[in-house]
Amino acid sequence: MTTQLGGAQDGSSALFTQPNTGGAGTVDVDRGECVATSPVYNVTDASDVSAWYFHGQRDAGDDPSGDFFFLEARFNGGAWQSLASFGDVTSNAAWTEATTTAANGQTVQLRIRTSDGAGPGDLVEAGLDNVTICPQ
Ligand SMILES: [Ca+2]
Ligand SMILES: [Ca+2]
Repeated sequence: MTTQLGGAQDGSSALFTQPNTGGAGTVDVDRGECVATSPVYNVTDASDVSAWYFHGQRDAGDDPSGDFFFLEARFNGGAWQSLASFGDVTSNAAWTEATTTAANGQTVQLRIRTSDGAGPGDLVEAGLDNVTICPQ
């Protein structure tokens, strides 16, 4: 299986938990949550919001409360809404598109979170690339 992808979804740069150097599991997520939160974007036309993500997790059921992934969006500073999520499941890493929409005059913010909890160590990784907010 694949938990870490080797390159970007688009172009040559992406946001990774870490690129693998030294073998699988050398630099993956350990003992807690990694979070990346975007700036707040002002939307001035009704828009399509798109983000490409991957999540890789080796073991299912080893830490049900501690292992997870969420890609979330919020509008006008409100509650975070899930665009994609995984629990403590086996997950093969592959670039996947998540989409939502934003209305004229809203603000949009994106957040990606993944965790290898305090229980038995798992191989957990994630990435984000090619976030776009485009007028419809
Ligand atoms: Ca780990
Ligand atoms: Ca797990």
